[in-house]
Amino acid sequence: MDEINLTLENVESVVQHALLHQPITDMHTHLYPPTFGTPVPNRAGHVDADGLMLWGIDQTLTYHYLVAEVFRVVPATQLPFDTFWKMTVAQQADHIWQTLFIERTPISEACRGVLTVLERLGLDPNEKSLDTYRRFFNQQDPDDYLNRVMELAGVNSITMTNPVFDDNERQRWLGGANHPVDSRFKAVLRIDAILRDYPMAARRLHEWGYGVQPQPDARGIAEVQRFLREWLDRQQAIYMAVSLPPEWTYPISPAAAGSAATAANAGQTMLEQAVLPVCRERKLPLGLMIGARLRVQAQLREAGDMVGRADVLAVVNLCLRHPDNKFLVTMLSRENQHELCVAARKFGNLMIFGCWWFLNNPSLIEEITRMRLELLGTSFIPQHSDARVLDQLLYKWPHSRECIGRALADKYRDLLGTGLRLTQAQVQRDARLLLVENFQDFLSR
Ligand code: RAT
Ligand code: ZN
Repeated sequence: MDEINLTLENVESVVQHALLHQPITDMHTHLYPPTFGTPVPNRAGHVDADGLMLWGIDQTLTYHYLVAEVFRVVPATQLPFDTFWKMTVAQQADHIWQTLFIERTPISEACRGVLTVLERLGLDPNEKSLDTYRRFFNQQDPDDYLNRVMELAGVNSITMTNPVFDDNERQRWLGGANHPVDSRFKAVLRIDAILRDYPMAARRLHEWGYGVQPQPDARGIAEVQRFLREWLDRQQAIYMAVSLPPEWTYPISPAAAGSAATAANAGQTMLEQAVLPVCRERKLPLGLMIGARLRVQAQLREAGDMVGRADVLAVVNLCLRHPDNKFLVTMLSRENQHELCVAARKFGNLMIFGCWWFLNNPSLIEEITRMRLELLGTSFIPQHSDARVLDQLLYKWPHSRECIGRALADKYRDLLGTGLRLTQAQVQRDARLLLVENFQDFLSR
């Protein structure tokens, strides 16, 4: 077949085509296979109230991004938080649909996302009530629907987040929810409590039969290592991950005092003596998601988290002091993006990824991707979906693909301006690097 050369006229369409036809490895989501249970009634009417696989219109509309938005329009003085949380998921979804989609123009990215999902599924987004959508979802079988969504979204591998201190999830792993292994999913051992709240983690570990004390000692360190190895094996996890607050520093600040300092000290000891050695031994990256200030408005629950500017030097120090470890890093604050990008130029063991959470908006994805292309070429992971509800793959990826495509097309245009010849095959190679191989290669490095 003749090679297609890039021209100023065809560049946009060649790029969008290449991105669309490159199956994606989604390297961070909160999605689960059907074997982890689903609260959405399937064709047989079966419901697992605490099931982890979220999908369908009610779950899509009650996404925490939309919960935050509905409370701006109908504030808690009118609809108290408690009243909202006592409503059924279907009632909450009706309230959100009525308030944000019928009575207002659904212009925010989270609202637009719901409409994109409906459109991708061939549903008319102009319905006044949710009945038609509910009928559609009630007819789906979760397993078939999962395949359909993955195909429509162009995603062929979903990376889970598997918080090991979450009792519901833990019990499912222990009960064999992942047997047989669902080849569409990969696990990630999420260990926040070990680094953020060691006394709590130690209490739980002690209950589960590990010889740990509230303060790290040699035995405790060995036991935490044993715990990590056991869970990595159980989950066949492809990396370990943690979300850290904006205040997180490495090494810990000498100015820290009181109980915060004790917790930070224990966290640092566990990081250096348990987590990083096990990562090294298994050749696994540690994923750091930095900048989330949790429960600033606790009554909003998951919707109540906030962003804060973090310390990029902490990442630099980590990469410098632990050259044999690999770090996958994303930061939540827009203000951190440039500095983090420059840091990535210094360290082969640092892979930056994604436009996380409050950054997952078209204007910011485009801005950040352009900057990363200019500073890092194609050596970064431009996006992950962070989907919590399966259906969200149907909007988060198409919306991101458009932004990444626009940024890339402009860069190719600039290159064409120098007289460089470029082909469709080169664009496809870049798409593969950005959407799959930078991540896979970093894992296997
Ligand atoms: O993006 C989100 O949905 C957040 O609530 C968090 O889960 C975040 O992505 C995380 O992984 O900590
Ligand atoms: Zn996440």
